[in-house]
Amino acid sequence: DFLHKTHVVLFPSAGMGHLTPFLRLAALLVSQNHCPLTLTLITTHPTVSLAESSLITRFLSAFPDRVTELDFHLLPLDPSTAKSTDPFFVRFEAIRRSAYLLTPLLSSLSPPPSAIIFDISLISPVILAVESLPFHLPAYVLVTTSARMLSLFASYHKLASSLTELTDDGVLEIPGISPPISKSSIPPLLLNPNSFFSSLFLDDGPKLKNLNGILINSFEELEAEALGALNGGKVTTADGLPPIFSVGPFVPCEFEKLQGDVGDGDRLKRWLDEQPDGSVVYVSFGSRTALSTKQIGEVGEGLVRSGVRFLWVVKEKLVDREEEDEGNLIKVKGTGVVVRRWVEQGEILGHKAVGGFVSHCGWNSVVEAVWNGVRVLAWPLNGDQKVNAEVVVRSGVGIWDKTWGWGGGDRIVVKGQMIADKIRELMESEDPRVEAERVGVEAKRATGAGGGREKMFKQLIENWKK
Ligand code: BUP
Repeated sequence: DFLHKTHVVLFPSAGMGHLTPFLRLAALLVSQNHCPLTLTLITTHPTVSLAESSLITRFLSAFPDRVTELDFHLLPLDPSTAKSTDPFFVRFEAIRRSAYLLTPLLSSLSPPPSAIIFDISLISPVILAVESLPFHLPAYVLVTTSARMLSLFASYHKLASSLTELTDDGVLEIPGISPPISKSSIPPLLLNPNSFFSSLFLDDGPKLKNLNGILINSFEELEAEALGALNGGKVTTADGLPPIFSVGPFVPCEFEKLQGDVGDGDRLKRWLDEQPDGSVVYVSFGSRTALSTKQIGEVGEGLVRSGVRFLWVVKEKLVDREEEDEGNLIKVKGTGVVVRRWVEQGEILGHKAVGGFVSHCGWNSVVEAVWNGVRVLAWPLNGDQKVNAEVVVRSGVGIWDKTWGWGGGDRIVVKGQMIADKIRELMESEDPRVEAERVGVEAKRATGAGGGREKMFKQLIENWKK
């Protein structure tokens, strides 16, 4: 009987934006009641950021009997030979180069695994490792971005050559994806044919069809068209895609709660408790995007000028935050609060005082905003974020001024006064407020009894049962 237990292996990649959705999926899988599951979580230590190792520790101690950690030792990668300088992308590359070492590890697992779910950034090498096993192991990826971005991932190898011919204001036609993706929204690294990301997309897009399925942190009512086009065979008509399982929205779980060391989390909550309903704008650019010092100055000016109450998470370093005096971590400034530490974003977005979110549109943040019915001012700075911002606008839950360019460098991209005007516009906007609330209700339906997620889990677990 032990040998027939359903055992799923999870293999996330680097960065909180990738790790968090994997651990949320893991928590959902162990708590579903279609069938008892055990999980193996593959980790690579040391993690790139402290935030990741702290989250892994909290997760493992929440499920001691159901989850086993498998520490995957990577081959050393000389950063000077890496194709990127971003520490998270260097780690992606190191995992990819070491992935063939997974074969012996996976074959020695007991009970034998029933399925592996791994990060979308690891497709070719992990498929190769799985295909080298002496037994059949169904392989799935978890997509940590939007279905819209997945459609670009799936089509890139076919469209890359036509991309260069597009004018700057051109659009990329992908069957079933409407409106089409603007060239200006395409991640800049995908427009550079020599980048790590271009080669990753070129290599891995055609391999999607070799998977048994694709799990995605999205849901029907947020991305009906893109999910329909992906599942209906419109995207990449020629070689098809495996079934797409929209198992989102993933939202913060109990294990993520920060304990002990952060009495000051309560300070934020007490401050929020004192603010009128819907009056506060929450500002955060995610765990891996640092604004330049000059741009941070403009954001501060914009927030003060807007006159809107604000809770602003400031980040000046790419990985984690600088060591600060305890006293400096939370500061009240005028009508707002400035925070220089990890916050429980889910709690904040769920607080009744919060009525708007200035977000870089990392996909987890978009999903968390929608779940909480909070409207979004999209300020995409990098990577997939403009494609996700297009989803924000298309679904009606937020606004976006496309003239604000990509972030980066030491430049001031947007002046304080413009930021102030947009924040006021967001907090006064009625349609996005109503729409965000409506999609939030749909999100609850998708995850409730008889909702989309339950159906998806049932199908997946049927496939995994021996
Ligand atoms: Br910062 C911060 N607290 O202080 P995204 C982030 N988060 O809970 P990213 C906190 O980290 P990628 C903080 O709720 C979300 O779940 C936040 O993921 C949480 O953006 C996650 O939004 C951040 O996808 O990752 O970090 O830029 O680039 O991979 O999208």
